[in-house]
Amino acid sequence: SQSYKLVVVGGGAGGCSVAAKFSSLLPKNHVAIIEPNDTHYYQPMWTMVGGGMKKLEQSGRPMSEVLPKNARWIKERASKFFPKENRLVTASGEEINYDYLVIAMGLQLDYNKIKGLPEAFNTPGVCSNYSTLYVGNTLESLKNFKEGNAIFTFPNTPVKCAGAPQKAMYISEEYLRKHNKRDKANVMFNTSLGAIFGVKKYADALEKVVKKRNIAVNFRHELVEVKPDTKEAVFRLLDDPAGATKTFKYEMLHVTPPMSSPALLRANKELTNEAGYLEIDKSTLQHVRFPNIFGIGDCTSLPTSKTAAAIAGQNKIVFDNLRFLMDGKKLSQKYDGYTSCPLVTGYSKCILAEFDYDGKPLETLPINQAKERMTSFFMKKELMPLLYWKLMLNGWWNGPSTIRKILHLGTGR
Ligand code: FAD
Ligand code: UQ1
Repeated sequence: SQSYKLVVVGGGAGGCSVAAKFSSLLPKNHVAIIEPNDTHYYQPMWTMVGGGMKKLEQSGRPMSEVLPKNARWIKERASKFFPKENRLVTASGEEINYDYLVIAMGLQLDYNKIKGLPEAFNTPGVCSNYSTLYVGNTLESLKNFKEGNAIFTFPNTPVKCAGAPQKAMYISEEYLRKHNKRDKANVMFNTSLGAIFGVKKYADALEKVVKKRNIAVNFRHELVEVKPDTKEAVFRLLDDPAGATKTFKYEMLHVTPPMSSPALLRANKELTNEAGYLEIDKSTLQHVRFPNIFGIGDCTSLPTSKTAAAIAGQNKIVFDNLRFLMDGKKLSQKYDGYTSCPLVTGYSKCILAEFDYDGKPLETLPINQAKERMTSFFMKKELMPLLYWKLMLNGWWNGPSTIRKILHLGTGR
């Protein structure tokens, strides 16, 4: 068996950034990262890949290059937690002991909860920006589009980047317009939710966008089946007491899959809340039952929108509070729920949503970010990837709160 001062499970956005911070603090190989994948993906780029603005290869880097050099990489899947005994076991049966544990396992995609998927991804028109396997189908579907419905879905579960399902739609709508196919297309957003966005300021702006672009929005529609033979998509009407369904023909169908906490995490009930997410304190990010365990990112119970931007706001809190704990000090840092969603509305514009736990806008720039802007788009497309690879993954990006405070000097935000 092996022993480490700190073990981090997951080498994604959260795990890698936290491990980087602790690797600079602790001696060599006192930190171990458990992560089975060879490639680390910058997932936010997939929205751009779907629209043909970036190549899939540009979104991935070898895991060996992004994980901190000072840490031990255990290239395995964690398979069972024993939180009372401060240990876990990997898929190969290796036992790993720790003093402190950070869990950053992300979300699991549940395409198979939709009847007909994932098989229908091998048929024309069915695509999904959420997976490396199917993101290439998006541009393909746009190129091959002749006429009919272009349907974009949103599942009946929490998702990562709640704006991404409609970003795919706005980009596609502009693609069809540019290629003189818009008049043959009926673009629609079929969402399980009852509103276009959770924060009123941005919902108001997005409602204007869909209206102006002649996009139909069907609320409380949950995709339950894809029938590629007849090119039909079946939706459950969530507000119908009898559970009725409605079937739509599609020429293009962009699927955002149901998502859940990873099955392994859900299997360790003492670690999770009722819904299966790692149960941590929403301010300190410490586990509510095991003080030497912290969590970050998509796999946690934090009641904020799941994004890489949120993780940028969380990683300094985890770093500070966990290092205070190691030193026997009080956990004094508090996370405010900061999250951000660059709502790309086409090939050149973006609404930059930023808000906290209360759904209160927390905008970095002293301008109205709910307005569609080319500057926000440039930032999302060109600056964010650099910031992610160069700063965030090295533990040097804690979100824009300092910049915001400087730019809002005297305004009390
Ligand atoms: P991940 O980055 O998903 O990493 C989880 C890691 O845990 C993975 O590497 C996985 O291999 C590993 N793991 C899982 N199970 C185990 C196990 N048993 N043992 C060991 N390791 C395990 N965010 C933004 O801020 N802005 C955006 O514009 C944006 N757009 C997005 C667009 C799309 C299409 C998608 C898919 C996401 C987008 N996001 C965006 C969201 C962002 O990518 C995620 O919120 C972020 O990557 C979550 O980080 P994480 O560390 O929690 O999980
Ligand atoms: C952000 O910090 C971040 O993480 C690196 C993202 O993920 C790619 C984002 O999309 C955004 C918008 C932010 C927030 C940063 C600024 C400067 C507004």
